[in-house]
Amino acid sequence: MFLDRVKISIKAGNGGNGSTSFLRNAMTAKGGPDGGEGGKGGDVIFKATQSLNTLYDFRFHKKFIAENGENGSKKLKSGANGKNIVISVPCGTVIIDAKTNKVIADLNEDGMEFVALKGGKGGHGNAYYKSSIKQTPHYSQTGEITVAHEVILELKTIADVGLVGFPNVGKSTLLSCVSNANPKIANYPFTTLYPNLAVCEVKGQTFVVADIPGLIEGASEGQGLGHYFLKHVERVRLILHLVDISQSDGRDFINDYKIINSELKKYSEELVRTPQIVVFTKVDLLDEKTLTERLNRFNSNVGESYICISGATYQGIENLKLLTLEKLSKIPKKPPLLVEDYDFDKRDYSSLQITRDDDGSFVVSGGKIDNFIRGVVLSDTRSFAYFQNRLQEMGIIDLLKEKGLKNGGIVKIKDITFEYTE
Ligand SMILES: Nc1nc2c(ncn2[C@@H]2O[C@H](COP(=O)(O)OP(=O)(O)OP(=O)(O)O)[C@@H](O)[C@H]2O)c(=O)[nH]1
Ligand SMILES: [Mg+2]
Repeated sequence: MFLDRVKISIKAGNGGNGSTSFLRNAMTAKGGPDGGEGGKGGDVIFKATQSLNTLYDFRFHKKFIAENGENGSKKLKSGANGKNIVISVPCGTVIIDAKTNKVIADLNEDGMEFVALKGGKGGHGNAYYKSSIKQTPHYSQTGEITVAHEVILELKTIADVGLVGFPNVGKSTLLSCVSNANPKIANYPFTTLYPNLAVCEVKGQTFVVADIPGLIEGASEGQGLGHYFLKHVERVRLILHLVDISQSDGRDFINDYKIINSELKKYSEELVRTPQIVVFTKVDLLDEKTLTERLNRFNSNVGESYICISGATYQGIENLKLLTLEKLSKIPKKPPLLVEDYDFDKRDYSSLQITRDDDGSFVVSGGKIDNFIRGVVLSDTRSFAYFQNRLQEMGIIDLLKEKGLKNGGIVKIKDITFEYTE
């Protein structure tokens, strides 16, 4: 089975919490704060590798979670950072944010890495907050909590040459003639159900050939298997357009040629601009006279140059390899997709809303609060005092007062509900 599109879920590790702790031992009854820092969460990293060529491994494994950072602890001990998770994908994998459908990375080279999600930051321990005016901070910061995201992995085969044509015209046969590949070959349409890649060597140089499942009329609209696989042709530099000139399946070969080109064009304007070599196959099945007649008809009807081959007698195969190499030397490699810097979490750190609940309490919400609340561990009355001071500094108390908050009023901020006292 060949799998070239999957949806998976990824999540970076949470940051570890900072610790609130004070040095206590026989010598120091009242030591200073010694709560250590929380560790950073692990990143989610994708890595392209040549050793994979389908997304098959993702069939059952769809959740990837990097390790959380450890919490800080006493004696200024920082929590360990969470381990990154490295997800190996085949070269040519495009990563798409499932929510926005935006391409966020194009891993088109072996070894290429992409950090899709950064681990959450660790929280500060209370030792971090010690200052000349605050000798004994009783608060620490929680680690950053990360969220899971869904991404689509889409494999776009990276080959130099794509073999394109109707089913049964001899594409897989040609692949087996020019490489060590052993694709399934049979005298019925749609023998090839997924692209086969193989390396062809000519004069000490190599290029990669992709044998694509057969296309039929309407392929660009989803007929047959074509639509599904045309994306694998998108990135080839050269198309070998195979046409069965023996007409062994009873179709007119010139018509075949035109239909395939029109399907390529319908799929994308760029595909039709990809250079082609027209390859007439199965010439061994025709006598001299019929072959000449058909070639003449092609010349006057279409007028493109072509090459004749036979997978049965190997006629023309060597010439085709040389011509392919020569053409490729003049066509630059396709650049990776242009991907802008992408941020999954366009986090909102500034919005702030104050609303009233039915019971008259004041509810404070918004991105500014989410970020702030992260920095607060309400462990005792002293940390609560810090919390109120910060609300004051951020101007939130003033805003609440503008909205009518009075002494004794109830304020709700996330999970915290408290009575306001002046
Ligand atoms: N006589 C002759 N038969 C050929 C030639 N090339 C292919 N065939 C035969 O044509 C049939 C189809 O060949 P394949 O290579 O499987 O064709 P394909 O284009 O890969 O077909 P799909 O994968 O179904 O799209 C097989 O029976 C081959 O043996 C050729 O040059 N001469
Ligand atoms: Mg085939």
